[in-house]
Amino acid sequence: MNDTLHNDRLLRALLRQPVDVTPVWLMRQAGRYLPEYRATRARAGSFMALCQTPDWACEVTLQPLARFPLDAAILFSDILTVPDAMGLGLTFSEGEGPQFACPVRSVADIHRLFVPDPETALRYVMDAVRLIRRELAGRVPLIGFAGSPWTLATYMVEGGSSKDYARIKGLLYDQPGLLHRMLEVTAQAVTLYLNAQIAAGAQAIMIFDTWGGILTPRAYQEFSLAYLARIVDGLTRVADNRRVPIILFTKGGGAWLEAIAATGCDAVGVDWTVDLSEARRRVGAQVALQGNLDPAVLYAAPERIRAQVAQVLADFGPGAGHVFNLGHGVQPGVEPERVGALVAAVHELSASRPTGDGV
Ligand code: 1CP
Repeated sequence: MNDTLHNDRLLRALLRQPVDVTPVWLMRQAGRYLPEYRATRARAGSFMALCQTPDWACEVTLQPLARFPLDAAILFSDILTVPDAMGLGLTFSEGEGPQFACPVRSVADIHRLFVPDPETALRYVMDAVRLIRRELAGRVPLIGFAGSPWTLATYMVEGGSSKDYARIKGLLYDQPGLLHRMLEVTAQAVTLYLNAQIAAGAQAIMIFDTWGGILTPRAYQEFSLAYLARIVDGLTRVADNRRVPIILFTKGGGAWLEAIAATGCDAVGVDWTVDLSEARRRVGAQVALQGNLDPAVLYAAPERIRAQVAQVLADFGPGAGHVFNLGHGVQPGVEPERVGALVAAVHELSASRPTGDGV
């Protein structure tokens, strides 16, 4: 897949190379805040059907790009397709979030876990990646993604979303060796899965560690970061003669930015609880930074959104190595016009700024 990439701002910024304007994309840029997404989802019948039918996955991936001049597409899928392929039986019931029919609840369940072959059990994802690349025709790069082993394990053990993480934390403190075994298999599965996405055409990779922030510093290092580092080590870093940048995002991981940057990733995602200027001072010579507008700013009026965008750009300051994003995903209740205001503000306000190397 060697088509010309017409807009490579994202890839350049992730590698801390100069760009004309700051690239912007948004976590959950395709999703329920868009009426056209809700319409396609209704036609598909279920969220899983949407993910498992490459034509639909491609359609919803492209929907936000048809509205806004975003600088990247992100594969439409979910982090939980990997445990589904490991035999856990994933369903999404309307309004209730993800649920596993066979959660991991016993030693035997952990010993039964296996590494799925991405080109068979997850072939629908690879087919979607190939189709999206074809349809994008080099307009913007395509980001592939996966969940971190720790974040996947929270869902696999709890059986779905959780408020208190009682089961997974019980396992962590009672039987750490068993949890390590589970994380080990999951890390292998994620590595293979991401390398298959890269082979299919993903041009940058993001790993979502949504629940790393619920851990103690010591447990974060041992049960989440160690596996993130192992995945980074195992990923294909060059495809079609271009570096495939890796972004690591631990929500609530602001205290550990140095450790995350030291994994060898290219960029670190930061949530809105972190001051971007401080993040840059701490790790900006080593990695690019992605973030970090509070997603709730999108409930405000367009001129307020513009002011908050200006603040995030000012916090990062001049020079290369910033990808604009929210600190977490777009919320379902946001009006699409507000997202348009954000994207326009990022491009307009960053256009006049010096973007030369480094500093
Ligand atoms: O239509 C619907 O009702 C389903 C809502 C939805 C959507 C649009 C889910 C269920 N997943 C998705 C897509 C999705 N999930 C993407 C698509 C690409 C894009 O960003 O546009 C991505 C990257 C994800 C990743 C994902 N899924 C994460 C990590 C990122 C994050 O938001 O922290 C997590 C934790 C999930 C699990 C999940 N899937 C869906 C929901 C509602 C959840 C969260 C459940 C919870 O809060 O525990």
